[in-house]
This record gives sequence, structure tokens and C-alpha cells, in this order.
Amino acid sequence: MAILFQCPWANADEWLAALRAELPDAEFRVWPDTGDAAGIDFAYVFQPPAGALAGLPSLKGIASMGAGVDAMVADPTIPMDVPLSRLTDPILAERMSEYVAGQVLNFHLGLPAYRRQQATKSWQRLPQTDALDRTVAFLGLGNLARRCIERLRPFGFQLVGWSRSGAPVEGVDVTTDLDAALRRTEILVLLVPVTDETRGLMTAGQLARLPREAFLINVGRGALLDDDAVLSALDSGQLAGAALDVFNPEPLPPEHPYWTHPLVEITPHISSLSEVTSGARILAAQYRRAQAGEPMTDLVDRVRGY
Ligand code: OXD
Repeated sequence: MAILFQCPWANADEWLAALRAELPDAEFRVWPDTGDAAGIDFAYVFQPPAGALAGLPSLKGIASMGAGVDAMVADPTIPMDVPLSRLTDPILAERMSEYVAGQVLNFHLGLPAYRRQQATKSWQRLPQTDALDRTVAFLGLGNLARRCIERLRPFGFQLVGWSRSGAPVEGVDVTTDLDAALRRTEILVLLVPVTDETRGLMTAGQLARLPREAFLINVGRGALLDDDAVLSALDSGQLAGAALDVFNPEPLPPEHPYWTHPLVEITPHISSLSEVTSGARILAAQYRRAQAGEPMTDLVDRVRGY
């Protein structure tokens, strides 16, 4: 039997080599060259195109090479009874927390405004807010968000969190009421998975609930945003800035207005890149579990969507 490997990343060869080193006896087939489809019983993928895993009758498990699994959850050609795992690697959480803490501080300190002033050689002190008087809200309180919160807590920000379950998180005012969370939010961090409930979550109406001149940080998925609504909110001053790491589609097309908007900071989906060495170790363990007939870990609830 063989493992299907589908990876859109520039360092796909490095991942394949690391997985081969972890699983020296396994045969790997690199998508789209699946060969004999019946001979594939496991797949390593990252956000595969819809249908990429269709017609694999012996498939016993799928391990995502990243934390987000929305593409697989949305793909009706993947049989519901094939277990699907997400990559849960502490390194992902560390990387995400560094990125988010960096962007929160960037906006909190007004650094983008000073960069714009520098372009016109303008020497002007802008009003300052202390962290104690600043509310940062997280939509989504999974393990990545919780690590970001731990990193931010020592600064003293007022922390608000919105999640479906409302489960408590230390030092965070958790609510299941999205409107109430948004009304208090000065810096909004989106770290919620894309599901049928959250697709297009940030509509014009939701953005209007934020206090004026709020900041938006999207490290979840591009599909969480109504992009036209975000651009209008930036143009009207409702949003004072946006740091966007994820887009719909990716790569962000060259003609997209985000590229040139003066209040938008763009990074190319780098907020928590999977790390090859530890990632390959974790992924190989998932394969071994599936081969041994044991349950894989970090399984996705396909009905809930994450
Ligand atoms: C992921 C991602 O899903 O990087 O891990 O988006």
C-alpha cells in the first residue's frame, strides 16, 4: 500500500524527504500522480483541491499537514468515515502567538501611522493608549488563540474572547454573544475556523458594531471576511488598519485593492508555518497509528467542521 502526498508549499520536497526519512519502508506517491488508486491507503495533504482525494477506495486516514482543515471538510468527495486529523504542533502555536502579539503591539503602539508619517517626514506625536485601557478580542479560542492570549496577558490588555462553547479561559472575558464582544473590541483577532457558520462572518453589519477606528487582524482564513465590507470600513475610518495574513483566494491576486490600500498590512500566509522536522515526526506517528488500527489523534469533527 502507498501514501499519497499532496503539498502546495514551496518546500514540498523538504517535507517529502522528512516524511520518507521518518517512514523509510513506506511507498509515497506524489499527487496528482496517484498511480493505482486502490493501492493508496493514507494521505498527507494541505488544503487539497476539491476532488483530489476522490476515488481512493482503500483510504484509511488523512493527515493534514497544517492546522486548518476547511478545504477537506468542505469537500463532499472525501468519505465521511475516513478519519481526518489536523496538525497540532506546539511550534505552530508558538509561531502564531509571535505573529499575533507582534501585530497587536504594532497597532496598539500606532506604528503603521508613524510609518506613514515618516513617508512625509512628519514629526508628530499621536495620542497614546495604555494597554490597560485597550481591549483585544479573539474570535475563536482554540489552542492557537489560547497561546496568543498567554503571550499578550503580561502586557495587561483587556482580553475578550468569543467561542461557540463559551468555555472559560484564564484572564479572558469569554462570551458566546458575538455582538457584545464586537462592541467592546478595539483590536480584533480572527482565529476561528471557517465553517458554514463563520464563512463571511465579518460583514458590513458586524464591522459596524466595532468601536470606530478599530483594528483587524486576520490569521484565520480569508473566507471569514467580506472583503468589500472591510475595504469600505477602512475607507470610512470605521477600521483604522488591518493586518491580513490569509486571503480568499491565495495568492492574493495582483489587482486586489488590499495590495495598495494604505491602511492594510499584508503578509503571505506566514503567521504559523508548519515546521518540517517536528511536523514530519507528528505526521508519521499518525500514519503508524492508522496502520496499527489505532485511532489517530487530533481528529476533526467533520460534522462540526473543525
Ligand atoms: C494551517 C495554515 O492551516 O497555515 O496550518 O493555515
